[in-house]
Amino acid sequence: MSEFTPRYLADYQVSAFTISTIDLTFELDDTATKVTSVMSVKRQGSGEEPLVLDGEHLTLLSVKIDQCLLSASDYYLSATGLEIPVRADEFQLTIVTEINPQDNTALEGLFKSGDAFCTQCEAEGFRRITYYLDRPDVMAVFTSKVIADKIKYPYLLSNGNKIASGELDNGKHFVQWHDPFPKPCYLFALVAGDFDLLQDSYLTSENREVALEIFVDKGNLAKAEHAMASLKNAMAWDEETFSLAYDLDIYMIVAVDFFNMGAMENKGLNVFNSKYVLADTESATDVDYYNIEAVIAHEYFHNWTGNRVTCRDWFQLSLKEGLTVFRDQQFSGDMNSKTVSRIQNVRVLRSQQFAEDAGPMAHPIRPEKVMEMNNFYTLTVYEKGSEVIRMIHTLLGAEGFAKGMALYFERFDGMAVTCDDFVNAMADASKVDLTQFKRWYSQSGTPHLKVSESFDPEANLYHLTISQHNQAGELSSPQSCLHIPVKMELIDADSGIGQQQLLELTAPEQTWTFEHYQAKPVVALLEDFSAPVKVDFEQTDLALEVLMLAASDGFCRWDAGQKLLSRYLHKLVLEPGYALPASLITIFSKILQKDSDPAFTAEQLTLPAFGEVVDQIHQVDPLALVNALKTLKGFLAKGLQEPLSACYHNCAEKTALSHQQAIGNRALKNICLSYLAVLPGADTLVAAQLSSAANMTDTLAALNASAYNNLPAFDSQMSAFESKWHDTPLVVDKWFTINASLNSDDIFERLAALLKHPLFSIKNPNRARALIGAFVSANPQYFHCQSGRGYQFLAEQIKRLNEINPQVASRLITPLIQYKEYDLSRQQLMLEQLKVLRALPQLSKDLLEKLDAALN
Ligand code: B3K
Ligand code: ZN
Repeated sequence: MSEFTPRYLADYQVSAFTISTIDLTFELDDTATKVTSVMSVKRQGSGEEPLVLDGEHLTLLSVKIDQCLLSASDYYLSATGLEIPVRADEFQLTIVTEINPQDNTALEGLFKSGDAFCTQCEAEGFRRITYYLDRPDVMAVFTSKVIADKIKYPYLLSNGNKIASGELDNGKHFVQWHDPFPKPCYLFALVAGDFDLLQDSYLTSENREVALEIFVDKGNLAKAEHAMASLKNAMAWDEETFSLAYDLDIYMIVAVDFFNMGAMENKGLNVFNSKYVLADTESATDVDYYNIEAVIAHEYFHNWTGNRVTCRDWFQLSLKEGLTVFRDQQFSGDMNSKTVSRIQNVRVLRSQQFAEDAGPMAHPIRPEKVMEMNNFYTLTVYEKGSEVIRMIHTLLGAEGFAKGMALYFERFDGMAVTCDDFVNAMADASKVDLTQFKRWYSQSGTPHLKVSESFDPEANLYHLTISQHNQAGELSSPQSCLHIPVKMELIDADSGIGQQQLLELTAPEQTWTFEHYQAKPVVALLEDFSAPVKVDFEQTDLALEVLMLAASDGFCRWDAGQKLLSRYLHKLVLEPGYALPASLITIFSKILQKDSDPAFTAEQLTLPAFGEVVDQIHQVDPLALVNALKTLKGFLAKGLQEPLSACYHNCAEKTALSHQQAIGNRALKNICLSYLAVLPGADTLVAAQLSSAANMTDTLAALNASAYNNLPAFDSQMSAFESKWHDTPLVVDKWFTINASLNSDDIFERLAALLKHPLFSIKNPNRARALIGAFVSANPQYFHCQSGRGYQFLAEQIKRLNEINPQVASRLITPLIQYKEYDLSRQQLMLEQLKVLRALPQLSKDLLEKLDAALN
């Protein structure tokens, strides 16, 4: 089966043909949309190769070369494409296909989201619309005419500028769009529907007046304000930070409810999951607001990093994604608390990317072998990819990095290029040698740093030795050593004064010596998490406590606390009755009473996530870890009850705060609540917060506390919530999520009922993730229960999704393929389910690739 063969980076070849223009006409119909495509095609090079176009799930109606209509014997048609043995070097190709948007539950290509038509073409969805050279290095100028019923679809949208519109017979109308920027087909978009429209405008630094338009479901207009404000902030930020201004006269965003991922950066016409557009304080949490700002910015930033300069091939995906994630992270840091934003980035990396990098689907940020491209929109390509860009930023400095960006656009604007092209521009502009650094693009696995220190009191010398090791723990050979920036600070134990420095680790092992220390200093290592590595460094509890209070870098202050907490979680996993030291209470009460930014204090008080600790303990028994987390939480709650309660009430009474202060205040209040809720008598406190809550952040914090502690009022609280919100899809998702995370022995009966709930639909990716995904990630106690029922539940849902939406199925399978993280009995139970899935007939390419990686 040719469609299931992997592709290799090493096999890249320039396309035998180019397409310079494509003129599309869509006659929209739910089950039979007609697509006419007229292309100018030209042979590249001198060969006589046939023209091989990609196409899937299409009905071919006709093919014409120039004026000549081809007959079926003039071409070869298969399930994956259309091959035409053409002789001419330059010709016009006209292809007419028919597609069925209604039945397209995979949500790739042209599909229906509710009553609206919309598209998703990245990575290889355009081939589900028409036969084409579906690869990012084929860049054409697109003109698109959309025809549909005028009443049902008053808005007909596509990329670029509107060039014509008019009435047609039978109640139809049309709009024609032209995008002057040549682009790969993955950036094509079409939307048709009836929406409410939020309009605004932005004057760019180049004096271009840009119309900003956000299309949302009817009745949701007020909920688009935050997205609009975020868009304008992102536009201004990119002008200030990188001198990058927007380049068309219109920028449109459409929010839809059925979408496989967060959003898509189609040129001039972003399509968004409504989760990353719609918000008001009543229905969205502070985290939702933060994420909307980040995703709006991310897609906007793609206009330069992704659209103006795109990828030569899909193996280069991190060229646009790693860089754009880095840009959105910097933006979020500037718009919010830098330190808290950074902490969130690191949490994601440690709890999810490290596991991916240690699992069967581990790949370098530039993968070398791919079967299903959609499987490579990963935490590694995105988040680790961003860390790699951040390291370049650290090594070059902000100014050197900005120069590198400028050179990158000077060299490659309008082109499809490689990761090496990017790194070369950075190196050339800054004169920093990045030859060794490039290994980050081809090595998978999380590097380990082993750190040791010694102090010579006679000579007043402090020595710090760092060695680098690969995933397996072996010392890296000189040929495989990475170039690792290690930002650090030495804190003088007496004066508390710190000395900051950037160390560059390039060899298997290096030692640095620091002079004039009267006493052994305390080292704050990896400031701002300057490299995506794991660190083995046995610092004493006392040293960690010094760092928690005195390190200059906020990330290091937080990280020291996390290390301390992880240390005791490990002890509790090995020995559930382990007596936790009173010193933990002392240090955390100091943290609670320290006058820091409340949002930061909330982070310091947050326990390491289940996934972070799983990654630190070899073949952990997941239930031992669940219990360790419960024990530690209870211990801290009891020991800190008074200051936690004081802090809670203090936060609850604060008024007249700025928007940002109020967010921090809520974060602190709600982390206090999460501790206090484990103590006897919590019901009253949780119920009181629930009844007085004036926003979704406080409401959800109370409901989560109720679910985690299985409080008696849980069911009545949830049904009140459901009656209030059953008409608001994004809040219904939250309702399913809280239900799925309930700590109750009847959870499987509840899950079965939830799957049958009238508001549940497995065809809606948000809904599927809200129930199935949430059970898996937010309910470790039952997902990992000894009977294996949790794994079986997940496998059953994946089996259903395999046929409906392979992309969603493939994302949900992650915890099962990472079975090696757990103890041997869990491994057996997970393997059983993987084998059941592997035996399914009609297994999608997405699942097949992962199952084979996991089982071989
Ligand atoms: N580029 C898209 C992701 C497409 C995923 C295809 N399976 C969104 C983004 O990263 O901005
Ligand atoms: Zn992106």
